[in-house]
Amino acid sequence: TADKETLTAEINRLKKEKNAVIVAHYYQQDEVQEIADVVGDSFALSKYCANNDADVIVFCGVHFMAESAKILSPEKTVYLAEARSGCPMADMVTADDVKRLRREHPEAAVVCYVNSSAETKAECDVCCTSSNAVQIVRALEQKEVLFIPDKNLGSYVASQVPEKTVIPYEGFCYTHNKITVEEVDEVMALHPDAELAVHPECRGEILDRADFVGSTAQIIDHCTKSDSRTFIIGTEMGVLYELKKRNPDKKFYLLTPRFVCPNMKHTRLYSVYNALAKGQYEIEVDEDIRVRALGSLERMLELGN
Ligand code: CIZ
Ligand code: SF4
Repeated sequence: TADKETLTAEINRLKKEKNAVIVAHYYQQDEVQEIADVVGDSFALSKYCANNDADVIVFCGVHFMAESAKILSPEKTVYLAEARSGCPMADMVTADDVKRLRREHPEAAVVCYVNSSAETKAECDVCCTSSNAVQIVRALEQKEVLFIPDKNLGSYVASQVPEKTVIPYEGFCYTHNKITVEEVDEVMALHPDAELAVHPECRGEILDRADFVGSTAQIIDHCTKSDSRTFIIGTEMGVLYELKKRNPDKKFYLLTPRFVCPNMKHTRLYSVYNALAKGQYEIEVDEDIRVRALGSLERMLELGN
């Protein structure tokens, strides 16, 4: 529509004027992924932000992701395109929870999924993503590992690293956690030749049925390289945009139409325009917290990739 064209033109004009880049998570709306300079998972986006010379970042994703970008790029102005976009899972654990856990398990390492606030990251030993969680936990010297906040990713890591005592916290993602085995069996019966690729934020009984378990980037990479023609995708629907773009000849079915993260869907094209035009919503991280949270992210890079 003309509206979309006008908005797109205005966004591109403001982007140049302010030397800004627009980064979008794989779970964003198609119209946002379309306008973005880069689309990726949260950590790839943070690294992209740190490694270019833009002055302004417009982050289309949820709060903790924009915060990670700010942690890695303190000299840049970082806007989260929609202020309402939080991640409920990240809010399920606080810095005080981590301090309490440490008192209860003084010998344990605390590993924190990137889906967490800067304050929480600051209290942990090391961060991980869903791509490298197994690798990070395996590389730790401690035998006991507290994994926060996601119980499903934590349990998956525990199953992959049996030589360690991994204690998952009780957080979860509403979107990934609610998928049932019945839904999986129904869709698999409809597409018996399809490969099932799921995200480790799903429950263990779902992962048990999968042909492939991995992060968004790993699912996209796997389906792109695989010889299979048909896939059932077990993560948020936004990844279908990149999957179809890279694989126009393959067929992708969403495991369930309920795979929608409402927090991710607040951001629209006009949000991106408003972010640039009005300078909203700026992300700030207290310098002491930033430096300690950065330590947890840097430790992740030392131990994994
Ligand atoms: O870290 C991310 O981007 C998230 C939330 C998921 C993933 O698997 O990449
Ligand atoms: Fe958070 Fe789940 Fe949405 Fe990811 S999909 S941002 S974990 S609520």
